Amino acid sequence: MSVDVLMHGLRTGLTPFLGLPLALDPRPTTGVVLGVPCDAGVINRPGARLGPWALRAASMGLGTHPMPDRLREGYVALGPAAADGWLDGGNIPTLPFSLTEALETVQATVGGWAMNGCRTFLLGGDHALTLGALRALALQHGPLGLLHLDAHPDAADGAAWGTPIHHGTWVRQALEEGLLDPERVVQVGLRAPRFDDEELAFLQAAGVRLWTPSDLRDPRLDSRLAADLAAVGRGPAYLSLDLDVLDPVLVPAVAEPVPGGLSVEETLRLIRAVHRWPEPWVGADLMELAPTLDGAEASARVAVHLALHLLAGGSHECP
Ligand SMILES: [Mn+2]
Repeated sequence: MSVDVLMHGLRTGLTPFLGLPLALDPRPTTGVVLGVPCDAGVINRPGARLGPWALRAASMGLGTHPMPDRLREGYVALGPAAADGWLDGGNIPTLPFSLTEALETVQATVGGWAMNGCRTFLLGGDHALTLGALRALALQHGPLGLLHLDAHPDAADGAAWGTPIHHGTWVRQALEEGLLDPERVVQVGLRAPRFDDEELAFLQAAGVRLWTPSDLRDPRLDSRLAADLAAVGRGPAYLSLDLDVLDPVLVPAVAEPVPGGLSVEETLRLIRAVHRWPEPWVGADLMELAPTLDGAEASARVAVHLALHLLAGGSHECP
């Protein structure tokens, strides 16, 4: 963040994500950050509609400004290159009343930027909205690889719930619509108690690779994990991060917290794997932050820390 960005923020009262330039209309550039202020897909504990504001506020002062080399060396390198050509595109104007309409608005907005050659990074919003981005990006790029970090597989059968879509069904829907290349779909962090046999059978039949936290920590599986993570990026790929993948002691402000989750370091290790993909991810998201369920904005701060590492690109390695 430069003094100009600081002054602009003070003057206007706006806090673009990481101090990025604000641009509401699609245009050719590297990538765009888009808020999705909707939580119409949440079953139990709403609040994710406020996520984009909390994430922008928590990112204030965490610029992507150049750091003196001596500081950057051997340190977490969140270099300026990270954000070169990245814009904050504001919020996608999703009304909170209709998930169907919200999905169409997300698809249209993400599609508008993607047609300009942009990569898109969503600040959720509940996880159902990811489906809108996948629809837009699969139209643009063909079936996508997916690295999905989540406590839940989000592959419930909507028919059993009496609705085509909620925040626990989007993976099944994306697979059924052919938006994903099932050979390149990996889910990490799964541990939800409601992960039923039918959901498991569906995912296994589709060929999705599933990782629990304890599998992740088993050193005998390290090479298999590396192979699975690399496979996702053998073509256009998407990273979807439900903040409930982290332990609720770290990130309590989510709709469906499940104990026994990942640490920040474990999550960053997965994010770093993305930077080894031969091509940059075409889309990513950070979903399910419900800031009013938090105590001290801790969850938003962890979330923004993860985003910085994701946007830092492949040119830097973290220690
Ligand atoms: Mn989820």
